[in-house]
Amino acid sequence: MHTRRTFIQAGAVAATAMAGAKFNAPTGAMAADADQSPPALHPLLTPAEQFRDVSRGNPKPHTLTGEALVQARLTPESWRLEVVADTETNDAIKEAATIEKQLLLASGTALDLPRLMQLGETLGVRYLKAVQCLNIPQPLGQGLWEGVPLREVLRLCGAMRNVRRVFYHGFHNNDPKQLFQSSLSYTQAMEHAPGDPPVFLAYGLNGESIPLSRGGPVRMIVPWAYGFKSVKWLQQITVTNDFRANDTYAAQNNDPDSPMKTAAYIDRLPANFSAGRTVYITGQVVSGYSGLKRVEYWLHRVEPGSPPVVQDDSYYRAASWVPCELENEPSDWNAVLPEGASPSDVLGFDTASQRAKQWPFRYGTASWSIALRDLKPGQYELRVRAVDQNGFAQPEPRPILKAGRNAVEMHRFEVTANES
Ligand SMILES: Nc1nc2c(c(=O)[nH]1)N[C@H]1C(S)=C(S)[C@@H](COP(=O)(O)O)O[C@H]1N2
Ligand SMILES: [Mo]
Repeated sequence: MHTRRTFIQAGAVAATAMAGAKFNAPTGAMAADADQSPPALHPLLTPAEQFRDVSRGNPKPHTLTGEALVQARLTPESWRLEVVADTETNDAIKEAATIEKQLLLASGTALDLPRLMQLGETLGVRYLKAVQCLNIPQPLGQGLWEGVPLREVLRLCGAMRNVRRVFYHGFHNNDPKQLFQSSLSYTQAMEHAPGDPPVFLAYGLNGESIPLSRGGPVRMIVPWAYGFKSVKWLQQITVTNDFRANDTYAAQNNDPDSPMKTAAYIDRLPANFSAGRTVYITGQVVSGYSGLKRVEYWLHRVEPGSPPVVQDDSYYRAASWVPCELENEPSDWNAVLPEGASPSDVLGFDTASQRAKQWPFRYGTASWSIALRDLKPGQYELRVRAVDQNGFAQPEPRPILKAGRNAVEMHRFEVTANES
């Protein structure tokens, strides 16, 4: 598997001299700080095992082995997906959903992996997507996901009537309390705006099969959504005439229909720097539903021990924000993408130029950086925020955290005088 060489494409004179560097820093400053290389940026493709793991379940499905794994239908050979109709009627569902052909374990018609991958040969899609938990700021990782649109799997079931929503869940140890379910409207499952990626059933990650730890053999990938819609260890899809979202996450006070937000996040940083050295600040930015225009920062001196500046007070509103350096789009995507995947096979690329139609990719993440020079000793407060394609600065326009973590992050640090 490829790991990306973190070189810079523009302003490369200084950067090429430093392995792992991706900053457009002036050559002179670099020479003066020869012992101080800027930190390496986040890889564009997170190796499958390096995603931050927030899995639930007891035991976690990916700790199963041997026969238990086969019984759980979590090996490539034993994996099966059922597609069924919800037969319930009640006050809200006057007529139950019907489908012509259910895909059932009992009748031997459940979908298996070879058949799904066969569909993928002609209908397969690939998309670079960051997985981000609605309740955790930093993305958990980013991968090149590969699979078959949900639409194509639902088409295997023939004619449907009275279907307004689709919900689905993964393996949960035969314990109803561990059910993790998500849902989509029928329209979201079947249609997408031109240029947008569809919802798909993924069996590939970074050019390899999806490991058990990342939800393999097959997980749902909902490109525009936070992680909770991308159900791992997928086992059953139900079509229903119930129009209401019945996501497990909604029961935990989360907005179940909120798309990923455009937002910048600061990497973990030391609280102290010594004067005379370049202070490098790095982080990640997610380009959400509303796209990304730029990442910018506001740095100001504060009195030691003073309380943080209050967001939206007059001082905050008068702040002057300075653009951060955004990671460049790679000059050679073939060196970034896994073996066998070229930009022409990945959604979101312009086929003629082989460049991203939007950089960073929507629902993807890229790194940003700041190099601060000549800081005088003292206490500083730093904030970083993203501005979306509509010109809204984070956390606008919807600063409700249960719709996604997009609070503006702040880091306080001290620059101390050199002892020498
Ligand atoms: N089956 C199942 N799928 C699941 C979950 C779960 O608990 N069970 N958690 C979801 C949530 S809340 C998130 S944020 C993502 C995390 O994906 P990752 O483990 O690949 O990073 O998985 C989603 N899929
Ligand atoms: Mo999550």
